[in-house]
Amino acid sequence: MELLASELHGVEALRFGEFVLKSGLVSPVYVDLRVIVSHPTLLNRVAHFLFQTTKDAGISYNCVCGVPYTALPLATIICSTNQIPMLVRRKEAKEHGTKRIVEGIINSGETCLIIEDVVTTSSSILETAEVLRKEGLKVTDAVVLLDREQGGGAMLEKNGIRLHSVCTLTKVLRVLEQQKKVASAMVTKVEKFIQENVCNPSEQNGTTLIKRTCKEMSFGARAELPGTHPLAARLFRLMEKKQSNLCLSADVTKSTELLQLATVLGPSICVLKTHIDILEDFTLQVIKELRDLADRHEFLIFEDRKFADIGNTVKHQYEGGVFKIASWSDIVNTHVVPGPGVVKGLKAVGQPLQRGCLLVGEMSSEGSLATGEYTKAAVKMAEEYSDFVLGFISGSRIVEKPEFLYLTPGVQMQAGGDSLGQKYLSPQEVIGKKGSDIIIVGRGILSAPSHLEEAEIYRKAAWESYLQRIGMSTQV
Ligand code: S5P
Repeated sequence: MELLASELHGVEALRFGEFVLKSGLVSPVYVDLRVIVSHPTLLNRVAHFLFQTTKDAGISYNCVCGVPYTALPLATIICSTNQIPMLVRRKEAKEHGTKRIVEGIINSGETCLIIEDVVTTSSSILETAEVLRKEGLKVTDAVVLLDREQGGGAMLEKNGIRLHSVCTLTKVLRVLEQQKKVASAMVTKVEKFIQENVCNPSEQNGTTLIKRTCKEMSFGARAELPGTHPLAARLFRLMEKKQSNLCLSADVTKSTELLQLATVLGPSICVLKTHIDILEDFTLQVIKELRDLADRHEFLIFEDRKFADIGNTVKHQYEGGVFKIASWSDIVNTHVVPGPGVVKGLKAVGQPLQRGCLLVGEMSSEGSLATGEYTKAAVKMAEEYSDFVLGFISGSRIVEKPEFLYLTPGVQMQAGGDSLGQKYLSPQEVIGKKGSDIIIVGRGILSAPSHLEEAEIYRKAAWESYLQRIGMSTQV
């Protein structure tokens, strides 16, 4: 244990100082066990300790699966050395061929042991357990090298999984302190950080999720939650990458204007929203060019169709007609007034194409009827169809579910409105105070002399508000 702690410190798998974590928290300790693959002796030693822990705990199991990616080589060594069958979990199902998500022979009813390098909240282990359980396997135990003691064990227990760890962060700290590798003041600081950032498991609507007592989660961390829809996860990641939570509402009537906007503003936005039926010269060729721009500049296309009919009708409206929306739009939205049938109809068309849908939970217009019980019903519907629903069009974060996205229209730099009932709030108000994720801006940008300059003003304002919200702002 002494040797292991000092070796992990030696290869910088454990570092002390000031680090910004994926969740946005500033931590005095950084654990990155990915580096051990470059140190074969240490890699073997870690694998040996993991296996020894399973033996000491008397766990019985039939096969082993490592949480991708860091634990994959560890699982491989354990399985190869000890002649245990292994399973490999894919992060995403293959697009072609077998579409398998778990590789290897699955014997339904057998028990699979999960191997992981480090556990914080346990969301990665839970995600892997969920996949294995869906394949008919039992998951009762997980073995990790390092337990950060931030609530992962309790979370796993709630999900019927016992956590075994080779060492805990506190023990490693004590060893390094004794070895004079870490100062006592730093040890105290890290211990305080651990205590202050324990995540509590809580039950909501039958699904267990991590209710953070810690600060607000980052988009990157929300992408990794087990319940986040793959398309929402993609959007969260590209928002982090482009530092943009700006959706352009490209409400123009000529295709040249639409393509021009997509070309110039593409790098500044995460989503481009269309009202395709207001284009005077719509053709599928225009759409092809728009899709190419979306792929080149990495933004998603959102056709703001606001469906509102029975399931059978919306299926046709989404898939066919002149616009063939489902063939090109990543995201669509729907009113919930018809009841769940509307979502079922859209899902039948959109899900096989990996599309996603937003529910209109609230509207920005004066006198909107989408309030109170109606909004609550929209939330319930979203939870029920979370395999197709990405989140909401709403004025605020209408439910505390970090897996969902919250997009807010009615945004301009100055609060106010137009003569037809539109009401505007500022990016700071919407992102910082109302807890929404993405601002949708149309005329605020389109009526400015320089679209790009104005879009950048909105992008920066919304991004800065987000950084402040998660406690990562560098501005005072
Ligand atoms: O409640 C809503 C929902 C939407 S999607 N209020 C809205 O204004 N929208 C849309 O957002 C509206 O259809 C328009 O395309 C855009 C707002 O445009 P702006 O010019 O007022 O920013």
